[in-house]
Amino acid sequence: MTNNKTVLKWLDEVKELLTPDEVVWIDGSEEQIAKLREEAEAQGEMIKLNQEKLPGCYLHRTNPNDVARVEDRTFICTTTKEEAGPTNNWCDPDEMYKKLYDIARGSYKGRTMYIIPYSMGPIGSPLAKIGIEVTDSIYVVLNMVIMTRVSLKVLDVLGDSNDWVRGLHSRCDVDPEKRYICQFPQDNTIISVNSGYGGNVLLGKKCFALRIASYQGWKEGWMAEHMLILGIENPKGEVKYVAAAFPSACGKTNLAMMIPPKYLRDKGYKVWTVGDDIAWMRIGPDGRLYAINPENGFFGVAPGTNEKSNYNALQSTMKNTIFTNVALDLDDNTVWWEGLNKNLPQNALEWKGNKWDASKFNKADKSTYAAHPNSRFTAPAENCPCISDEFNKGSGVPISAIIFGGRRAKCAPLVYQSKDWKNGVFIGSAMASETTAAAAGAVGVVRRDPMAMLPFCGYNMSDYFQHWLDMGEKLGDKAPKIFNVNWFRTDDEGNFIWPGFGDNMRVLNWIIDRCEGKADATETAIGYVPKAEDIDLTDLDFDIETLKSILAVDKDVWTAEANEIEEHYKKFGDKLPEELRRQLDTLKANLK
Ligand code: OXD
Ligand code: MN
Repeated sequence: MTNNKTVLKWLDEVKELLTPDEVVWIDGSEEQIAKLREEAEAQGEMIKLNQEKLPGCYLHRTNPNDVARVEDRTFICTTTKEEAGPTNNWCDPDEMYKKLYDIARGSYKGRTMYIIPYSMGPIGSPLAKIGIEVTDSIYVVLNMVIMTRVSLKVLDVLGDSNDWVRGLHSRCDVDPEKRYICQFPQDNTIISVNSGYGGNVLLGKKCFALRIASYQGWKEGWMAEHMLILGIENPKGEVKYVAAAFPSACGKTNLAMMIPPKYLRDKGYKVWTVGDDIAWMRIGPDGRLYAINPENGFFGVAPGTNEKSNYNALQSTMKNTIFTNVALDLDDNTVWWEGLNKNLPQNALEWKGNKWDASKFNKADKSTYAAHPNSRFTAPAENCPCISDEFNKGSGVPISAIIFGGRRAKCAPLVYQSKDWKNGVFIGSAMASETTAAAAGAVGVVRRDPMAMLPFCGYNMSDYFQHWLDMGEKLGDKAPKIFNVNWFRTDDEGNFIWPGFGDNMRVLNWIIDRCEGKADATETAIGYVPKAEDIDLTDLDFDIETLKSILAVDKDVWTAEANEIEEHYKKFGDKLPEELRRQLDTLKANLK
């Protein structure tokens, strides 16, 4: 398959360690995929769904002890603890390799070792990178084929180079006590054991495209971010691109695939999806920041996805999609999840495969749900009706604006612009969201998640912040403008004030206007806030006074916020860039 000595040597080593009965190279061909699907079905790994309604679609159930990413068992194994920083679990690499090899030794006995050569990003793109994952799971193979570009061609592109990421996955016994998701950024290596759940085992995604790639980006002068990428086309046919980072449960996939309100559609506005989760960004030949989506599919949360909340995501799941941990409607052999529609299936199996009793369904009690709250669809990006023409082009799209955001009931205004790049880095570093009933634990607790990268930064977050500041220096006046949005301000009864969803397009248009110097703004203590009349409310039942209320910056609330940011910064100790402390001091002074 390849003469690359580094690849051959590593494969020999893992083969000797794992002792598979058989070794199969994955070439990504239709023929091979069809065979593997059949095999998975025969083994009970996947259930073939109604092929008339959902052609090429399958259902998979994970072990009930294995349904989500496991942050407490995720490690960054750098030579020193300081390199991993205070926000990552760390272990000495030698110690961790030994522990993992002991767990994985002989674990492919009686199983097949699948070797998956894949590209993150269009094959051959200067912004793309190559990985090889070995796995003993057909489910992983079939998901990787959707989520990445799997092909033997990547081996040609790789040639003799050692610039590729090693990924070893072994399901072992799916023992949660021996489950580890480990990144060795200095060795370009990932090892994942005792899990079969997507985020832990599709090693191209969080492990490579964020944890390892963020480290590579730091060393090589580019950025790997937990961001969606969206193109906004105006009636003249000009498309501007934005990248946006939100913590989970803030509607990232919905924004990535949003449909503008009818009034704007009629005028000729369109939205194009480039990515829904990860952006790799590099400075291009013209000095601007260019982004690719390194993935090839969407690994989206199913519950809550419906015709109205995200039509384009739902359409994306209509063929060649793998559903994980959703309910199976036995009447027509299709899938169902909470929020898909109001017709609770009367003859269904819940996500664990037991008969589901719709009459016991209670919204407040997740144990009565048919689908697991973190059930997923793995859907090919090419299925998405609004996928961008640029998606498969390797040159990337020029980013005009970077948008941060979170769920804040009272604090952040609907939208504001940072004073400059450094101030934008400060805003990103303090990013926060209030917990919802969707997450475990108390509701309304503020969680800080800098740039939405807390679980995904493969090195010390203080170095990460400094890298952001350095990128700003390099970009100079070509740097994207940085904004913050908050769709989630509530009234005194806790109801959302802003309609959100497609109407967020009205805010995006202001953002683009600002980037082009076409819209005015009011300078406040926290940044530039729109003049209410500059947000287009045409055809929307929303009055300008209410808009003003959600654009307001309350000094008391923000003084408390500044104090909380100071607390948050204590986590990072002395390594936190001085510039960020200066930004905090300036904010405090502005609020006086
Ligand atoms: C995801 C996540 O699955 O961020 O994308 O958790
Ligand atoms: Mn994500």
